[in-house]
Amino acid sequence: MNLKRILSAVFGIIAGLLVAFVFFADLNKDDNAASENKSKAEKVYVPYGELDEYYMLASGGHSGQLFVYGIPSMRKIRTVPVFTPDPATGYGYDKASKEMLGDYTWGDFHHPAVSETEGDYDGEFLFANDVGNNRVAAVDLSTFHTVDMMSLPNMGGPHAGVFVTENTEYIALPTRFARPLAGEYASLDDYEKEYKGVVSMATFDRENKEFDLAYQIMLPPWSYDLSDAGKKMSSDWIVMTTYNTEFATTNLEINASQNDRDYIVLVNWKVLEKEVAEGNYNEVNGAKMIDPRDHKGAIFAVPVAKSPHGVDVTPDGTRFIASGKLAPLMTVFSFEKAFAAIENENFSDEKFGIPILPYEEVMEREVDPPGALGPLHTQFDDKGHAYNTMFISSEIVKWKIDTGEVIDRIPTYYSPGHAAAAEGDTVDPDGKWIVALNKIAKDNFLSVGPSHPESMDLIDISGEKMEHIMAVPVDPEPHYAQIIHRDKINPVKIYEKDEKRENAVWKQEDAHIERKGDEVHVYGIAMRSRFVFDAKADRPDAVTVKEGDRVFFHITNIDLDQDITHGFGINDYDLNFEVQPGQTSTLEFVADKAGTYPIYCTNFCSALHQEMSGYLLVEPK
Ligand code: K7E
Ligand code: CUA
Repeated sequence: MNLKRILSAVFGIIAGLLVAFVFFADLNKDDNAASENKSKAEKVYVPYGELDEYYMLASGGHSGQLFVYGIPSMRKIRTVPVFTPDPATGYGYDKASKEMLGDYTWGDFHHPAVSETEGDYDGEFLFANDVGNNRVAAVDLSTFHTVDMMSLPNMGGPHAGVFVTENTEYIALPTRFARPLAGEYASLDDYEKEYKGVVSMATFDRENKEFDLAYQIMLPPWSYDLSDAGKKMSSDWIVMTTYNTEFATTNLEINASQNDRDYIVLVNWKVLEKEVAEGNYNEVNGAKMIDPRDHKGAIFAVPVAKSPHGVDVTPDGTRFIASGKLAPLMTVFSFEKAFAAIENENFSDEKFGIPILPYEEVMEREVDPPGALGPLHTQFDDKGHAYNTMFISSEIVKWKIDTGEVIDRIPTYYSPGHAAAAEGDTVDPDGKWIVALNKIAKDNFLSVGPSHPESMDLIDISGEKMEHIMAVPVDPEPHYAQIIHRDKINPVKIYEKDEKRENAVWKQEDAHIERKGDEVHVYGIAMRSRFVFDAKADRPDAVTVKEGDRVFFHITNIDLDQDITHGFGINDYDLNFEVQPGQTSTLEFVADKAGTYPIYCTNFCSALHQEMSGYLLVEPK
């Protein structure tokens, strides 16, 4: 063997080993990735027969609906219609929900807030704001039905709510757009004088499931973003971020970003409550209106870095944190320092009768993680950390509230607006999960054409380092959500049988029809697998009316069994609604088309569901 052959053999062996090494290293990498994926998958796998630990109650943005998810599986469980009709369940078709919605056909639901007791979600009701049409709604979490809705006068989109005070004394809704009171005409040249930024303070009577507008606060024509109520030591207060303190009336993207500082407004609702009780307000379009110029000692402001987005109160209630949006930093303010400045009347300025507290003396620190851009909102865990969504740099930044030290950063896919942490708005967050609610998914999912879905990232925050677990597509828009432990929500299994309930019929043989002039009232029942409209008639499941009659179908579902929901559709009449077990609902319409129209159950309820039908006969005039 000559040297040349020896060398080439050695070279061959080395090359072979190298190839083998690279091959096995690669295999190893694949193995690691596979085992990492497996451990992530195990974290969110909910075996058949078990349930998710949390509910995520997510606003559906401009769909006007509420989406219910299970966490950690991220499975969507239900859509609850709130501000928008829902043909599938007949929401907006039956009389009660139709009257509640009025003539509105859409809403823009931004921020859900679960009712609270002592600063903790109590799981009884969920409140919703409609930026599109100036409404507030309540969803009863024992039935997941929308039970009340109130229109808010003098508002231009109650965007910066809803958030609730510690014991749901008030549901606060600051406006987004300044507008003349009652929306009357006023030239944009008179913006500063005629336009107002109104805050609504609503109350909710849990017993009667009813809103009331307690009072409104008339602020300067600033715009507000999602705000928060104080907790514990700060529980008498609400804090609100403002932007467009420039009073720009056109090209806001440039003109509303001129000032280096906007404001956070602090309102003592306890003081205002007393003043309203003493009659110290003006009546404006049916609302009790508070003017800051007449209420010294209740409304203050502190400057904040330009065009802030959200402001959030820490779980212990000692601080409020503003997110910079245009100034890429979070500013931590101290309630204690704010209270001291108020106490000592240490004001640096006054605007529209609102004393301005000196920034340097109320601010505790500015947190400015390098390269983190576009902070929008803050969530919290149980270990003194804050989590900020960064819209522009597409990430969540975890930092220590006490020191401002940045602990970890994790990318999101992409551009998160809000994030929701488990029990994250309470005095006692769980520190387990955070869900980034992203505005853009790019091409993370199968393409469905030019418009892509939005997305949500599930992130495990139980350790020191955050761990991205998965991304899921979502209908527009994953705006904001609250994540509440399943033990706090106690849905009923059926609507309780109530013999005294108006329009209800509980026995087949009691089903009957009453005619009053041109009104026809059908007091009927739905059960597996028939409708009974008139027990004494030859054909108990047929109703004959005259063309032009006003028809009322009062239908009670007498199947007192969980999940036996019946639908009620009238073929060719564009009408459908449902009755859940034990529920009575009314459908009201004018039979303005003569003819023969089959009625059928639209919700598959039994093996004889297909047979659950009848007829509406409309005799020609
Ligand atoms: Cu929820 Cu500006 Cu509507 Cu932030 S607010 S994303
Ligand atoms: Cu009742 Cu199908």
